Amino acid sequence: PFLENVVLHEKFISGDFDTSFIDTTPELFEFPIRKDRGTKLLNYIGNITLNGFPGIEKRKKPILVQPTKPKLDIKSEISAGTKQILDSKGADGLVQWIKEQQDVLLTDTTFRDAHQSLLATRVRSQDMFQIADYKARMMDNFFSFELWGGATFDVAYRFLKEDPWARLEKLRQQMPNVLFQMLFRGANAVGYKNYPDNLIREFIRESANSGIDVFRIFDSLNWIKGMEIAIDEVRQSGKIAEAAICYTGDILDSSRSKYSVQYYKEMAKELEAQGAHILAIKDMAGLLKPEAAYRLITELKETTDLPIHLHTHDTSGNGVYTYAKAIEAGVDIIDTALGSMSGLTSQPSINSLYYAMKGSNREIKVDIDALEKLSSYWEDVRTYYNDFESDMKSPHSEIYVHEMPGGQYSNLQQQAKAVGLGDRFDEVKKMYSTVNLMFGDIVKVTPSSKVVGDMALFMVQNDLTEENIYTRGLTIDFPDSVVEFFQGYIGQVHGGFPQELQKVILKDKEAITVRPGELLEPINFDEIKTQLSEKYTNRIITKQDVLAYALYPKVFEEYVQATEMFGDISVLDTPTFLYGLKLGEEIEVEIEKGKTLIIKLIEIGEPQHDGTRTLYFELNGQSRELVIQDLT
Ligand code: 3PY
Ligand code: ZN
Repeated sequence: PFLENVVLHEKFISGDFDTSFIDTTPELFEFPIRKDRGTKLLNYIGNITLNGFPGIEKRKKPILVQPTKPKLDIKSEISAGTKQILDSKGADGLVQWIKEQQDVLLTDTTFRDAHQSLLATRVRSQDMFQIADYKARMMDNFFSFELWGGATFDVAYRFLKEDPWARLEKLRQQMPNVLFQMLFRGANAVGYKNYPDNLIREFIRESANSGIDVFRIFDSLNWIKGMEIAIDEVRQSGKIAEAAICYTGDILDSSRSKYSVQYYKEMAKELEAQGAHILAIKDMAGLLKPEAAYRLITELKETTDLPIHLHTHDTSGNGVYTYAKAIEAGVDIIDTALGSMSGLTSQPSINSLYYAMKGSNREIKVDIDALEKLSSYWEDVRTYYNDFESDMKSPHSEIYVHEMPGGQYSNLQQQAKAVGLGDRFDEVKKMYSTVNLMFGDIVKVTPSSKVVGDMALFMVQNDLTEENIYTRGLTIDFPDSVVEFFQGYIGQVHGGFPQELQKVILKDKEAITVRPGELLEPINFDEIKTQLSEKYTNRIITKQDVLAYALYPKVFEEYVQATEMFGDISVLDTPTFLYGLKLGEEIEVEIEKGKTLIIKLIEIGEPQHDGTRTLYFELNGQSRELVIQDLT
């Protein structure tokens, strides 16, 4: 391959080279990776067919409907949208434009929070790519599409074995007209702990380059210091810094004075001073009652000049009502999801809100027929992910008591099942609210919500009461996340840590009060790149790979190892990805533009003494046999 590279190099061909040619032309050493993509895919399909998808019960591939796509020419021209306003007028110009709008603006969360909250974040890129060309044309007057960040980044690598950067870049090509929005956890980036400042900055720069326009930045304890670096870097990248206040408690309940209107007003002023372009109210658990929304928006409008973007979850069933009151109070932008991906722990339905606001003086300006068609696509796709649905079937008003974020509910339920507490989930929820009060009534959102969840699970699992913690705590080893929280490693809590509990949990460990980022060693990106390049010689290690590794080394390496074994499995349709093939079933897989594989499962052989079976396929009409370990 080296000689091939030399003789095919344009400088070599044109004669424009000297004796330094080899030393100064590193690409000569980049050899094409010889990979038999067909065999790798068969290996994946065979494994899933035989052994089922990890983490879900093995069952026969269900009969799934082919999703109905809208009838629309996807080659037709795409109208300009908010993305073009940002590109031509810059961040301040866009903010000015928002302020001039009379109608409430809309964000669609279907590609991020909606599936994070309903389907444990499992929706794959493929299902988004299939509809993105339509979305760009049918939802072209939306303010933004939230489609990245939060848990989607790690889940893509961890469970879907696909590259979240590739998802972002392809969607950007398909939908060039509407702002792309991501959820960014401040100093925790898209992870569950604080990272060094240079990683936060580099991650934001790369995300901005790859297509993100609006960064919703929050801190899981509403600690503004945890948001400073991110806000600054987003501003420097020329993008929109949307700084969030996480809403907790109840401003209508005077007995819970810790999170009062005054508290939120002060936070809004501080975020404005930090350089926020937009103020987000992030009601991650859906606690903001309609009257509270009216009051909060009204008061914040008097406090700050920033446009206000409201985010809620519909867990209680009151979401549309909350939005109606927020709209009445003059909110600028709201987060909604397409009908079939809305409701319960997800966002309120845009389709329903459209009808709810009919006849008011702030009607919702959308093409409702288009939204119904897109919703219909997602209704079909959602059935693929049945195994990841939570058990919640109806609105839960108990949310106002346990205050669990929408995205956490289904995850915590899975975690509870995993440790054998599936039938004691009611106790876990109760304990969650007890733990919150023990911790001093804190803001609960990733990762602080995970700490509360871990402690609640730990207490139920070990049959511990609140009292036990104080009387026996010094002899108990608490979960790592809880210890680190009390050490101040995810930031400081409003009002300080409860001291007695802190002593019990930390024992002789020290707590910090500064920003963890000030203490963390900067990441050496070059070193990571070299190390990964030496280890994975078949892969050209990109900056995106290095960032992913810096965030989650193990998850990233397992992803790379999976791609070495199975190739790029993101090209498979979701039913095949989750259930493999039925006997005699034939599928077409487009592995790259214009290159399609036709795969058919012919026969599954009898089990052998060594626990393997032979699977007989046809690949583009040719027989292929694969020996696969039967783990069932
Ligand atoms: C996340 O951080 O992923 C969230 O969705 C928090 O609400
Ligand atoms: Zn949310």
